[in-house]
Amino acid sequence: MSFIQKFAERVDTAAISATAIPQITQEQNFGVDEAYAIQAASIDRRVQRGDPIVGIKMGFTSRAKMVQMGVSDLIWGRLTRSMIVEDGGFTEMSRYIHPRAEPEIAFLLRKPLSGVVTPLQALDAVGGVACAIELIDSRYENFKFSLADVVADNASSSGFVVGTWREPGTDLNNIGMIMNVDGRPVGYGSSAAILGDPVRALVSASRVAGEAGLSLEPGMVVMAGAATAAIALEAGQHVRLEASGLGFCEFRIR
Ligand code: 0L1
Ligand code: MG
Repeated sequence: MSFIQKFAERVDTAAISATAIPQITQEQNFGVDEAYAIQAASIDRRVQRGDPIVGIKMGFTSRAKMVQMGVSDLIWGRLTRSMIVEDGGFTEMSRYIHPRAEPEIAFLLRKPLSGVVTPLQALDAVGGVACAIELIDSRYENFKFSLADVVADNASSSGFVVGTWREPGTDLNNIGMIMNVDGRPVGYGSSAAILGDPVRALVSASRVAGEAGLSLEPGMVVMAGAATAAIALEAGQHVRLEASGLGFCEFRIR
């Protein structure tokens, strides 16, 4: 078995059993390209189990996230159907190791999107925009990893909630975002923190997907990245994101 397959199985098993593992780069040194190959192979295992890819997420798109995690590169991961948490619904703590929530903007594609595009071309492929919450849950002990580790681990992605889709006409470069836990505001941000404008994350998503040979198809979702640092979650909490002009989305963890 190649080391790509070996570590793909390792992160996949850690994810489905919600069991923390040591950083895989401590066992074998590898670069970011190999890390994306491990990510692709681990997600392929899910796809083989009947859990198809429904979109992609962009990560480290805000300075707050880069500072929080001590890295300086943008990364991406794949979203699969089993990661969807219904807006207004719940998710089980037993699915996660040490989950955190991030306020994001999501795009719903109405046309295929791939390769190098301008912001206008990217927006032309969009059928809807919504506020969204990403659940991240590093499979590594103590949420500690190198860039290659986190890329191999699907950029820590483990779930996502999307609010009501709206027409894409809204200007997205300064959406005020408030994260509330159990009715109390715990984080404030602006969509401007997402690369200056979340549409830039969409442009990057098109490029990285194209480079990886992944086609972003109509109906797929692109998560643009976080507007604030992530918030650690505990069982029993109610998490709600309010986003000016985009309404809200929410879920409970039980
Ligand atoms: O911005 C992101 O979604 C990055 C997630 C990967 C790093 C982390 O676990 O915080
Ligand atoms: Mg995120």
